[in-house]
Amino acid sequence: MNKETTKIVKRLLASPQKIVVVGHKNPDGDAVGSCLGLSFFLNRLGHRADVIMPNDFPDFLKWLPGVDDIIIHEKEQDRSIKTITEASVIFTLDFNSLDRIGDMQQFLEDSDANFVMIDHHQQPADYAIATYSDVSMSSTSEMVYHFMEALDELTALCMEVSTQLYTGIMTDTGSFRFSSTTATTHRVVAHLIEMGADSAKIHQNVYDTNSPDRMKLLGVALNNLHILKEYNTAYITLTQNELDTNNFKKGDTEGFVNYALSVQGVEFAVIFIENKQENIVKISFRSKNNFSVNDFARNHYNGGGHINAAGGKSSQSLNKTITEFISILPRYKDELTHAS
Ligand SMILES: [Mn+2]
Repeated sequence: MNKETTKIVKRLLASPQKIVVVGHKNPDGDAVGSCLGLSFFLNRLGHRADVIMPNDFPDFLKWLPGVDDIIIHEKEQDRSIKTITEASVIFTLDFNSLDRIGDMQQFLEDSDANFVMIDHHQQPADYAIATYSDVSMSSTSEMVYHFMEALDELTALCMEVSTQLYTGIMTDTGSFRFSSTTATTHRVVAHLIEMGADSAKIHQNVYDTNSPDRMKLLGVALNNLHILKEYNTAYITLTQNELDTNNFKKGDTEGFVNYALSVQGVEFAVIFIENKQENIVKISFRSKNNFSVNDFARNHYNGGGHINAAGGKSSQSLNKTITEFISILPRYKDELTHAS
């Protein structure tokens, strides 16, 4: 975090504040870990910080310290709105545009609070008085650590904050394997372990939580794996019917796309998931090396994200979506075959 931003934040936090910490819709490990970590930290500094999430988050995060106090806007609207209205400072974490928080958007826009953004996604919007944005960062949770460091408050690291931030960094780096994982990331994580994060236990809590239904659905997904060797591309499809027969629960398909990316030689992996309720096909993109799925998702699928991980959607049928996808690939053949 640069000096100017640090100065603004220090001024904002010079006296006890009522603070709201907000994560994005469909919160992931990084959103939940970073928001909890920051709120515990701010509370330790003598502020009153509450975490609000637009909607619920996956069960594999529900063991984290502090999860029971998270306000889920979708479930407790009145409490959420009251908390937002009373806040003097609002931190927005792991997203950078207010349209990423669903129905909460209007309440944040109506607020007179000072906004602070901590985020590592591309193209941050301009709503915050202090914007700490760094796309080279592994995770927002790592940024919360650097935020504490910039404020000279790393002594406030406790077992809880270490556990929360470790979980966010671990999940957003695919367990420290994505290229965004730097030597600094490992130094941060080492410090978190020293301060009480139990890495083996956190891995178990997060990853060894598969339901039999999810494993069966994974079997279906792997059966639907298609390899387009010519383009170093692999994709997986899941129909609504396949989801239904395997008692799909939200979050069950999380990470499936990585199996496609793990096929030898594959540089670009996609999963297409039919969603009859919203009448769309949800799409996740992953890549290795220099192929930008952020650009690909922005250009063709109304989405975006990071260079190696992005999301998007299509309002066509699943079959049409696939046909169209395959028809786009030749334009990227050079990039896809000369990547690395
Ligand atoms: Mn993140």
